[in-house]
Amino acid sequence: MSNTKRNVSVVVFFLLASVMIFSQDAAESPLLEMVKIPAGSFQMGEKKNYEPVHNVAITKDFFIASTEITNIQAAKVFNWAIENGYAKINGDRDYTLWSTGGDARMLLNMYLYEHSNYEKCRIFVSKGKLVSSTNYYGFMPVIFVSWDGAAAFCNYLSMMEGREPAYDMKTGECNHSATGYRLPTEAQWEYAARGGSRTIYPWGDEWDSRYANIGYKNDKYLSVCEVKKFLPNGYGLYDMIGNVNEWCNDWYGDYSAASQTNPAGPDSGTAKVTRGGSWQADSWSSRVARRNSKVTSSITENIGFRVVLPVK
Ligand SMILES: [Ca+2]
Ligand SMILES: [Ca+2]
Repeated sequence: MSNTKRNVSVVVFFLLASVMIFSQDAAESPLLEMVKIPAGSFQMGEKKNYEPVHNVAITKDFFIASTEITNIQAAKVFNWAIENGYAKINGDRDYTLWSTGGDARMLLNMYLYEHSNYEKCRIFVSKGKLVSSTNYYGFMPVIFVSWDGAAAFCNYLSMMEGREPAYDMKTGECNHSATGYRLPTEAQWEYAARGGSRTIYPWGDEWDSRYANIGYKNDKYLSVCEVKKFLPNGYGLYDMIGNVNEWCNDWYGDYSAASQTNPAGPDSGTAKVTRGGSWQADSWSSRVARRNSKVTSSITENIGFRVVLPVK
């Protein structure tokens, strides 16, 4: 092949590759990078620790964000909600973000930016808006966000993109047939986090510090870090293990041994599932099957979220 031909081929290849990458992301969301997870079955849980291990079938492909929702993404969506009257900032100095309407919930607590010395919300307030930029830890996952805040983010982003909101903001109930964003079910989360693996961690049975930001000097980050600083799993998802725990859609409940199809958790409960471990966890607590839970109003330094979207 002549040099000219080779150069043309290289250019065409990169053009095609760019178009493919661009359309994969842009087709689903202008704001988020979404990865399509193929339908399939897996063994959910872990023998002795998270029993009973049971067969779960996920019968539909779904999209999941490749990263935890970042401060920049959260600020953009919540600002849209403020502009459109769905959310408002309370306080002239100790700022919190609330949903509006008859049953307002606290979504995000920026107050903790000022008053927490070891971890910070890292979203500022200026002139009635949330501010997050590349200069101010914008690519770190949003924290100090309640389950209500994570669900509200899903609804606001759905409305921004003309999709049907999945959540009833008064009850928190999720309409699983809506076209909009929602939090992953616990089964979707574990299925996506495993990335096709059946091991204790998505990459194998032993801890490997290249894959996740956890605590206790297992890696070079002492607290939350920007997303995508560690290696992705088999599906190309980052930080499913570590960095921040992730809110799931399900109420926390006991597993049953029966095979399940597209499980969505108990109908009611007292706490929502969180998954994945965080920058504060040890490696044992960062196993892919590890379960945890918090009440919906919890706002902490180690819980964030990512979102899923149904495939049409
Ligand atoms: Ca760390
Ligand atoms: Ca995580």
